[in-house]
Amino acid sequence: MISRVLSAELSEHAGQRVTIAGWVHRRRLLKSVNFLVIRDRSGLAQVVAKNREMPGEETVVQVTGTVTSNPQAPGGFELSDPELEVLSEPVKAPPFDLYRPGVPATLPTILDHAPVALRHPSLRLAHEISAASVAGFRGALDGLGFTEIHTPKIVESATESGANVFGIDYFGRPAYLAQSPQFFKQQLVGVFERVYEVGPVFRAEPHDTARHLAQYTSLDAELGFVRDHRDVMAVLREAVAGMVESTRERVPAAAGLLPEVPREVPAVHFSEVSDEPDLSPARERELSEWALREHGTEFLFVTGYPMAKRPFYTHPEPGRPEYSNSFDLLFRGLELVTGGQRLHRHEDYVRALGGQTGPYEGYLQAFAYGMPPHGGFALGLERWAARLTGAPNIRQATLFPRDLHRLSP
Ligand code: AMO
Repeated sequence: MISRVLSAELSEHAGQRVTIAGWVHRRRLLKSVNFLVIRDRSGLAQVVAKNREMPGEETVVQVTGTVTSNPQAPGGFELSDPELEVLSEPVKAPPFDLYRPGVPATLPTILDHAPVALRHPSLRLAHEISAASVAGFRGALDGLGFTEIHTPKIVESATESGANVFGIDYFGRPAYLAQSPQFFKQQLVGVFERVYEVGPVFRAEPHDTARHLAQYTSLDAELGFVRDHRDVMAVLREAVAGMVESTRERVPAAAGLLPEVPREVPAVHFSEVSDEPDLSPARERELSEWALREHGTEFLFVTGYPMAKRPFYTHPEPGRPEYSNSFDLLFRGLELVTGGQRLHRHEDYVRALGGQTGPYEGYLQAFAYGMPPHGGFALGLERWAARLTGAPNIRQATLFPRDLHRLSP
């Protein structure tokens, strides 16, 4: 490693000669003095020099200098008397000024230039939140006795609705990109009882919306020996609280963006809030506003969705079989999580599939050999990060979004 200190550590080295390394975030040439602001993974550091020869923005440099107090510098210290070594020179100027506090570019420009645009400190935030949230998700579920799993993304049959699945050629046989780890996480309840997975899922979304991607990161969990979907909702509450706490600890810049997770998240039954077969995005927003007004929280469970709109593995509601033991978690006006209790008896699956068990033989083995009552959920990571940062479009919380039109970068 290049031996260096980070920009955030300068204050610990007052008066010493130290080396920092990073990108030239901003170059300011004044009459008598020049400034460089250097950006590294920890933040920004100012370098002050008399020398006129100063490298331009995004040049990668290593600077050795004396740590000197300057209340106007980021962090209150700067490097003076610098010796500067260029590690790599850019061949192009960035598509917009990375040092301006706001981002003076449209979303398509940002996405087309993602490798450099993401260097803007404000555009990194959503991804720092995602990383911290995943750590919190893992920590919360590890603490509850879950085992992390890694399941195939190339599969034999559609796991959700058959409509939005990507087909691929698998050594001459038809196969699909997994729409969710649904079948595997259920099968593995038969092995580990409690499992979770963080991984990519693929949806051939034919429409352009601000909340759908063709590939997104799904935070999945599944657990056995539940009484019904309410036990799953309680675990989800713990997972979300863990995500918030981890983000609070690891991403100071996100502090003002984080919600309170109530001990008991309010829940309404689908039959109380809709006469339609499903909730429209507008209705989800209204319900979120209602929860904030009535319960003072940004989270709301909607339970009992009609069976007709849920996948075949969904457990019906005892006594009202047109409804299901399923739920969505709404957060700040948007569906963030789907989950529920699943069927667990082999004969119930055979019936739910209308006897057409052919493509599901692998999956159905788990039920043939005995499975406990179980359930689980999946949370869309990009939706979460977009809601937290207030990004109106999910692509703003996605590193390299894949959608109807975008396959590069
Ligand atoms: P579902 O299909 O509702 O459920 O997906 C779960 C969560 O994933 C997110 N999500 C998406 N995010 C971005 N782009 C998309 N195209 C997209 N589609 C869904 C949402 C959604 O709430 N197997 C079930 C989960 C379960 O029951 O355990 C499933 O995949 O945040």
